Order: sequence, then C-alpha cells, then structure tokens
Amino acid sequence: MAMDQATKAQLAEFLENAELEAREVVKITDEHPDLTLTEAYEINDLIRDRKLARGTKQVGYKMGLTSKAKMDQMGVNRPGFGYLFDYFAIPDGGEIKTAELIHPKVEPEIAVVLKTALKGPGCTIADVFAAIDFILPAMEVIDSRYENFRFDLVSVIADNSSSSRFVTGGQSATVDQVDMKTMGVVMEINGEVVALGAGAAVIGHPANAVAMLANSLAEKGEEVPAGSFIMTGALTAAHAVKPGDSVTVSYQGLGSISARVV
Ligand code: OOG
Ligand code: MG
Repeated sequence: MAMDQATKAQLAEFLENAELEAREVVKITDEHPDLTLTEAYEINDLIRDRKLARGTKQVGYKMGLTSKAKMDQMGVNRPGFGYLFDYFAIPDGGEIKTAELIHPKVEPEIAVVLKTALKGPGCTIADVFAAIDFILPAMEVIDSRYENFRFDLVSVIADNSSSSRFVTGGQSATVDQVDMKTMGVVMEINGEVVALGAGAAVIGHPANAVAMLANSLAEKGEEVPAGSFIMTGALTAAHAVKPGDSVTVSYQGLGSISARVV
C-alpha cells in the first residue's frame, strides 16, 4: 500500500532530527519494508522543505554510490542523489567536528560548479561539459544516520544519501585544463595513503554523474540551477575518521585539500 503523506512527513522529521541531534537510528525499512524509491525521494524532499523553511540555503547536490567501490562497500547496486546545504560546507584546511556528527567517514570526490542550468530528460555528457564553469577538488564527509552505516537503497535515499559535510576549495580548473576521466586522486589520513583512484571510477566519467543528476531531477520536473555545486560521488571506498586525524586529498592537476578532525 502506498505510504500516506503524514507517514512521509513523520519519517522526514525522524531522520532530520537524527541528523541535527547526531543520533543514530534504525533504518526506516525495518518498519516500512515496502517503501518505494519514489517515496524515499519524497521523504528526502520533505527534509529539504524543513530546512528551507528554517532559512537554511541549498548550495548544491551530491551524487552517491556512483562508483563500484562504493556500491560494493555499501551493498547497493545503483546511484542516487541528495542535497547539500550551507552549513555542510567546511573550508579547505578547516575542521570536521565529530561532536556534531555520529560516525563520520571521508571520501574523495571530484566536484563541478555550473555556469548554466542543466535540464533533462536527455541531458548528455556534452551538455554537462558545456555547462561546467569550473571543476573543484572535494572531500565528502558522510554520516549515515543509520546504525553502523547499514542500510538499503531506499533507506539511504530517504536519509539524504548520508550527506553531512563537505570540504572544498583549493585550486579550480576548467574542462579544457584537466581531464576529469584520467585525473588521479590520492587520499591520505595522517600521512598514510588509504585510498587512490581515477575519475573514471565514477560511472566512466564524473560528468556522466552530473548528467544522471539532471535526468533524475527531470523526473520530478526540476532542473539543476546555474551556480549549483555538484559532488559527483566517491571514487573509492569511504574511510572512518576520529578526533586527531588529519585528512588530505591530492588531485592530479588540481592541487590538494585537507581537513583536521576534532
Ligand atoms: C551513501 C552515500 C554515498 C558516495 O559518494 O558514493 C556517497 C553512503 O555510503 O553512506 O556519498
Ligand atoms: Mg559521497
């Protein structure tokens, strides 16, 4: 039976409170095993509405589970998207504050900022190249609200795809200056290499993930607005961090970004 609006609103409140209070909860499909993907996105939209109503600003989008490494790590077989809000942003060299989070993990990503809107359906990689203003290095801090990061596709989609914080800044480049597909990325925690990959790990090319976002939003009549910051998804598995850790991600042709965990 389809989920009624009141239950969706109640689940949105449940998940958003868990995020705001840094408290882990059981995955929502334990109680609602028939939750559909469409309903999960509706719950996440209600979380967005709650934040916007409070004056929080949406600054962009994230694609999640776009690499085989991430799908294998999380046991999920297709990508999804989530929203990024103003208070998620941590400047390059800034602090990941564990007191505000549940069980944070970091992952290296390639991000883009659009100069023009992208509208699906039928958005292609060529449209994405034409719309990109610049490419930025990014580190996502994911923090599933579910115990032990154990979830299924619909539960994680309803939980804004584990979105929590992101670090970006450093050096930018245009699409002519770097090759996002072959771009090498190295993530180090306390000086030790913990993950490495190349842009192609993200469904063949990070720009494909941006096209997928535009085409997914089109299904509900939305576009990706000009100026959006978009994280294309982790290139590698995510790594847990703890206070005292220092994380650096280095990019071929894009410098590096770092953060301290406190
Ligand atoms: C879901 C979010 C995945 C990515 O980049 O693949 C994600 C999770 O792993 O908790 O952000
Ligand atoms: Mg991510």
